[in-house]
Amino acid sequence: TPPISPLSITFDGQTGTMSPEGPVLTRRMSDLAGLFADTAAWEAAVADGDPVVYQVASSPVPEAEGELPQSITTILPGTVAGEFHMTKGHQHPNPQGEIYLGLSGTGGLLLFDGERPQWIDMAPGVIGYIPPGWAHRSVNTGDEPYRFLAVYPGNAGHDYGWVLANGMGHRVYRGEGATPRFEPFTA
Ligand code: PAN
Ligand code: ZN
Repeated sequence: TPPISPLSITFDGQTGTMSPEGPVLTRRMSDLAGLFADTAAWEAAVADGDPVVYQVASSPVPEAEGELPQSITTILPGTVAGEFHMTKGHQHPNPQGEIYLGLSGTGGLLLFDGERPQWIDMAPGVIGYIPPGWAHRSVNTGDEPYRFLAVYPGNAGHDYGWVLANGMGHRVYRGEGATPRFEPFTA
């Protein structure tokens, strides 16, 4: 991939769109097989319209060595038998850090290094830092869309199998009031 020219990207934190825009990825309930604890409830949601769980809008910056691609993830609100809507989660096979910036709604960043789960509350204006070697998943803990900007090294890669094999340390459920409830989980 040839290096990209300097560019200005306009984004809307209330809608999750970027201009100019690169690829937009849509993950439906059926794309999250094996991730929610209640398999029967997940199957029922797939059968009942297979709703969109999240979308990722990318800028035109390519995923190539030396580049710093960006994307905005929008996770729609909801649960599967009380377990909050979430991203698949992944590990960077090329261990490199990443930053998330909260744009709208409320959510959290679940991190797991294979031994210790960590949680960062995310809201507009909060930067969550993901150190190299920490798998990461985002969770919408509110009742409106949760959006964040991600900036990551272009050669970091995305390993989804790691999360299926190792879990994320915790599951995150709707709790009392605004506080999520965490349950220990290992794959
Ligand atoms: C993010 C994630 C995005 C979607 O841009 O890729 O939020 O989550 P999954 O990739 O786990 O489906 C990021 O962490 N990029 O490295
Ligand atoms: Zn990442």
